[in-house]
Amino acid sequence: MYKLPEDFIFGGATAAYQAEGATKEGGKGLVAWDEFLEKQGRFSPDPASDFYHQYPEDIRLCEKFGVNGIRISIAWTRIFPDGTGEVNQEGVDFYHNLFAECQKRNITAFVTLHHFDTPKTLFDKGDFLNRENLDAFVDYAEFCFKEFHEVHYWSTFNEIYPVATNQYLLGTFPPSVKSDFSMIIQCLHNMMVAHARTVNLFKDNNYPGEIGVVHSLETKYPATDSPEDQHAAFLDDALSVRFLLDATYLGYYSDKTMQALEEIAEANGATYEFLEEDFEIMKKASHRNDYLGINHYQCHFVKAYDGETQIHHNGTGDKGTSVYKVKGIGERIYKEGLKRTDWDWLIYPEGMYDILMRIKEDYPHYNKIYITENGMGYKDEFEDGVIMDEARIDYLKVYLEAIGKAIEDGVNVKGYFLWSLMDLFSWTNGYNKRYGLFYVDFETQKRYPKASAYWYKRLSETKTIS
Ligand code: BGP
Repeated sequence: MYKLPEDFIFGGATAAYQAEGATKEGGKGLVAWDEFLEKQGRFSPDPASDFYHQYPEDIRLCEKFGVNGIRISIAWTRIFPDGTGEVNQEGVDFYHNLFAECQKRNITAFVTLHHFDTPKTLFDKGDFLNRENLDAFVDYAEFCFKEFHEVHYWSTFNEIYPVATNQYLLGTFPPSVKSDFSMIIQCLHNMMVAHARTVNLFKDNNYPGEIGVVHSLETKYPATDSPEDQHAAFLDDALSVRFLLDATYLGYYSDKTMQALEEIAEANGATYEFLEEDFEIMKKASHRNDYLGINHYQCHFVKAYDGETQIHHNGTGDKGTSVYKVKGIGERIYKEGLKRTDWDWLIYPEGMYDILMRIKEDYPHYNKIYITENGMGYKDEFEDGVIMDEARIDYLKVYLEAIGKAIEDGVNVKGYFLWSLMDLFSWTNGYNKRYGLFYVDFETQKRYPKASAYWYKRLSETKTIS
């Protein structure tokens, strides 16, 4: 039985575009998703969980259920509707009001500056592939640091690897490009430069509070002990995990990372440009991160693969439909005997323990870690206002145990943000993949605590995982 530290944060996570709704209210500018989803016609980001209007109720529920931290993101286009230039005061006021509500109820806000929602004006000019947009991001960050004194914890980006691969490998995010490794590598690097520039700005100006970045870190294991499978897992890991951790904590890419990168680039005919000055910036920032945010849901078993890229994204919850074979990297397989969700996400908490231990060993100056997302997407059954989500509780228990074990083994984990606080809109899955502690009836916007919310409340009170 594991006991978590007294000062541990038991948080709930959200993101602006997935929770707020009100995409056309309050002077908000457009993001690429607006047009993309409308064209796709599968589901709408409005009203989502209507957090834009319901936030006082959600923050009240946090207090009532022992959720003492909330992860939110600021929608860049509520502040700068065109990405740069004129400020939209209504958007600024909205976030001041939201933070005031958090303060009133003693809920610590962890604020992400960018969670998949680049302003459309900048997105159309190449998003983070265009270096001018890095300037725009840093300016937006600076505005937020100067304006929102209520915020103590800042994260620059949410999940740089999924941004790059969902936009330019799978094509599930706008602009829906498939298998362009030049774009993938350049996007990863440029976003890490933007992160480093923002950290340097924050520290050079002594803004109060702490700053970090949120990475999606999914552990990769070889499917078998064969050297070919081991190499495939090494390549998959190098691009999705090691590249970002090197950039964050070393400020350069280690020889091992570069070796893998070159192999992947060559197989896919990719070119990229890393400037000397980028590394100066990244090096300066590499010892200035106050914390690392880790999003971790699943892990991958990888086997060697020789063919062309073939991907099918399971965005419907039809178990067994996902296919992931990438040229020059490998194939992710379903490992016999392991449980997985309806969306084919493998439940393997050892992956959480292993990534935490690895960070402690490979990047010993990581300072501290927050698990900024972990949770289970599930087709919840709603019966007369009661939601018995035992499968989710089982999932949370084993993952929190893995965190407890890592803490016992010396990893400095200071908090956990369950994805998600309330049910919300999922980018590529819509509304039937629910994650929340609170069930949302999207018609009425009424919230209903699930069994997991009562379980989480007890956990937050006792700090004991049982
Ligand atoms: C992370 C994102 C979140 C959220 C979560 C669950 O990658 O940061 O925004 O969506 O994954 O993913 P999904 O909604 O695809 O199930």
